[in-house]
Amino acid sequence: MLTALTGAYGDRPDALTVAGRTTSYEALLGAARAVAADVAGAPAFAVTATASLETIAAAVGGLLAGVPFVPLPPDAGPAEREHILRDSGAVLTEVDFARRADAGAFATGPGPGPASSDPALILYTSGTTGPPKGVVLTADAVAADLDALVGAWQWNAEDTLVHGLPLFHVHGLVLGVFGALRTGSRLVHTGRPTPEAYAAAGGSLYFGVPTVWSRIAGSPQAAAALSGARLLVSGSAALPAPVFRDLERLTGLRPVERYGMTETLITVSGRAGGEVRPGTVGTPLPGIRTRIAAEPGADIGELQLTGPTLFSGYLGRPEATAAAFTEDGWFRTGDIAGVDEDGVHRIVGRASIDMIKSGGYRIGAGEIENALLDHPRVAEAAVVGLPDPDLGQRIVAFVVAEGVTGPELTDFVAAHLSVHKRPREVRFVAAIPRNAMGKPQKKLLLTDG
Ligand code: MCA
Ligand code: AMP
Repeated sequence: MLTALTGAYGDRPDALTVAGRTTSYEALLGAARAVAADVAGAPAFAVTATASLETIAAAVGGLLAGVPFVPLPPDAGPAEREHILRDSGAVLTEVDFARRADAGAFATGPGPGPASSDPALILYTSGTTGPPKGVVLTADAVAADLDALVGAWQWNAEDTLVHGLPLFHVHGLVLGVFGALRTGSRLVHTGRPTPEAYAAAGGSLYFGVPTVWSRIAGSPQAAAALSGARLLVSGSAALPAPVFRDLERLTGLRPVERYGMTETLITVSGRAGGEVRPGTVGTPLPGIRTRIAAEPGADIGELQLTGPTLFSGYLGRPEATAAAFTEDGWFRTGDIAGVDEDGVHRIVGRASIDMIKSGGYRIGAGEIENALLDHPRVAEAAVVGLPDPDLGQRIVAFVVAEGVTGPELTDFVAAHLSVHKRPREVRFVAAIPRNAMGKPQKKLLLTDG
């Protein structure tokens, strides 16, 4: 699957730069083989997925060994780490990038690799309630998705791909690392996705979540430095139209949006060289079929889809997997969408108020509420996503509590779950509004102020 590691593009001393460290394909292959030897035979293995060459060597090593890779969010607290390790059965592993096996051995190719229908990745992602679920993805699904994107974006070995996204989600890991290794494009991972780092990287192809693009648009000098690029791609959440227009004005490029999910990989995208309209995510990729499950008379409804890029299921949760599909086998995205006359899709919202997207991270309200309720001073909690100019949505927690401050509760969630799941705002209320059945009426909490 990782063509660059067969030597197909020759070696390059600067094939990958991650947070300022540069390495060649051959050195990556050597380090990945050492990982593969370490993890061989394990049911799955986990690595603290910092933005580093070590994480990339681990991900490649897993593919070589045929052992599913479980990237742990580096900002995860003990509760989240323990949940992921227990749920996946993964062996926690450390990677020493300097340790090499069979270095200098392009001739023998990257290694046997898994049967392509075996699980290659287990990525943890939030549902509306409960702890995150493991999404099982095969090498086949990943390869099918990357090949579709190669066509859509005219992605090639002459490209230098630049991004600074986390390596424990599809965007940064599958597109941002495996994509570079399948196409032979150079990869510059900036460590963090700051406007200054994107500007300094001199890429031809840039990936970002809308928060990253909005910060770049707010930094005209950095944006101008991207004007030599070929393609700017936005995804993981909706790109606001004003950000689209600012980017176009500052870079001369119309950013291409694409839509996906951890469970489906990227399924709908704009095309390089094609017409791009703000607020739209393009058309289905080859092999993907979509449909809108709309009420009679409505032209928007739940987006459902099928195709070769879909996951194999939620690890150990057959009921949740079954519930994610319609009776006739289409995946229910939970996103509300419409399709323009020319087949171009627009994502207009989420079916569930309990699924929050903040900075491109998917966060289930129930998970944050449970964490807050674990605090001895919190009697009740309701969590919503309120509109935010920087993050798209920001996590706001309404709590009934005494003897504790907002920052203390924010730190409590950051320490237990993940830093990126912390409420950005805590509002103390006398009671959570509830209906006659006792269910929180969160719509009443959605007004800002
Ligand atoms: C602040 N910090 C704290 C606290 N408050 N730490 C602990 N406790 C606290 N109470 C510190 C952190 O340690 C960190 O420090 C700093 O604040 C910034 O934290 P963070 O919240 O991460 O920064 P941000 O500026 O809000 O992040 C914006 C971001 C980030 C960089 C855009 O949201 C991001 O990387 N998003 C990408 C998400 C993504 O890749 N999603 C793809 C999902 P320090 O900086 O020192 O560490 S895949 C997907 O959606 C599908 C398939 C698709 O379509 O792509
Ligand atoms: P995740 O599983 O973290 O990958 O999040 C998937 C969700 O991100 C989708 O269900 C959408 O709600 C959202 N999403 C991804 N890409 C886009 C996009 N281009 N526009 C709007 N929403 C998006």
